Amino acid sequence: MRSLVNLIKRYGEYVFVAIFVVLSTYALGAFLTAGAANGTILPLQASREAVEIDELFNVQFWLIAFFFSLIVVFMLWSVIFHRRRGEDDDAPGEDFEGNSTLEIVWTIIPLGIVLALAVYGGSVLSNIERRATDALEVNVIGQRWAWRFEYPESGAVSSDLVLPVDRQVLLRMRSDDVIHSFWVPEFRVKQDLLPATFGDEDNTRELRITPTIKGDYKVRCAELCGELHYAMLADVMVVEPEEFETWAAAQAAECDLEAADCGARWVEQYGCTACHSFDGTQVVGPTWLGLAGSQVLLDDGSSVLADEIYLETSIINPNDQIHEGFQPNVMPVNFEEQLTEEQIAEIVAFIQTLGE
Ligand code: HEC
Ligand SMILES: [Cu+2]
Repeated sequence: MRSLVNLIKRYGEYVFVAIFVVLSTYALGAFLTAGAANGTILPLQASREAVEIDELFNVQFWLIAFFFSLIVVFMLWSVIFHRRRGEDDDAPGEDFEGNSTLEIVWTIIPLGIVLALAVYGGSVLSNIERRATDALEVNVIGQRWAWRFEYPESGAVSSDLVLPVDRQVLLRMRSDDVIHSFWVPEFRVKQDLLPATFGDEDNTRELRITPTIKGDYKVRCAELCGELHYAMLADVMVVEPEEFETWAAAQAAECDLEAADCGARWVEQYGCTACHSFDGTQVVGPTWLGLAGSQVLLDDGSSVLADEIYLETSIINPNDQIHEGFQPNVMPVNFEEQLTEEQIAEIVAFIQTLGE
């Protein structure tokens, strides 16, 4: 009897500590994983890939909850119950030598955990890169500070990313200038866009996503890429397959509207609106309100009439004449390759409708 009481006295507090570690792990782990599932900690799970990735997160959440609890409970226990009391408060602590068993244990256990996580992570990666044979191909082009999406299947071009629900998309990405990064938090996966002209390698990068929940999301550039990086967004719409087909057909059709209306469409699709406004506000480039027909002051001190020729030249060779107060080498110089002559003429017609 005596010895049992002694035993409890001797080891009772360890049992206590163990119970606290378990309780705290459970509370924290449950809080984190529940938060991930109901969208308070992680964004909505809107793709097949997100489900796999979140399961991996959950395993890590439980591990984190356990080690956090282990450390914090032991620390509090030491601080509260085993602090030095009394007058020799400031006296140095007891010396002790290393403990080989302990060192071996705390090396082997984390090593095992890291290796297991590596294997599990590798299998999740290979799952989310699995190829579907009917994947919808979309070319993603990033350019300071706009996104362009080309659909080779239908010929559609858009500054919005419209996707059919429950079908895998294969995004083939490249940048026309600096490094950008494609990220839709609800889809979880992320991929850098590299300049296509960097060296002679093919720098196109691929990303596969299978959206599973209809709705509106946003692509956010996740690589600091200059002044308007924060505004480098694109709308993502996940819709029914039929709705997608109708949309793609409409985007691809030849423009049979009035020239200026077609121009308005190209201006959206090719991302001019990232830098030019129609309402007088100066963004990165000059506003188009009142531009056509006005006298434009150039940075060499001369001035020029903003007629058709000036507008057209400004689109094809932006660095030829620089509008006073604006920077050269900001506007992309490759619109001549991206746009047909007709499209350029239609854009000019559109800019003229905003003129004086
Ligand atoms: C990354 C920002 C950016 C984008 C995208 C951009 N531009 Fe510009 N643009 C500028 C800047 C900066 C200037 C002023 C410097 C200059 O004159 O080249 C400019 C000047 C112009 C001018 C001359 C305006 C004036 O007041 O002199 C025209 C016209 C023009 N851009 C048309 C376009 C069209 C059309 C597109 C889309 C097909 C486009 N820009 C896309 C930044 C941009
Ligand atoms: Cu960017």
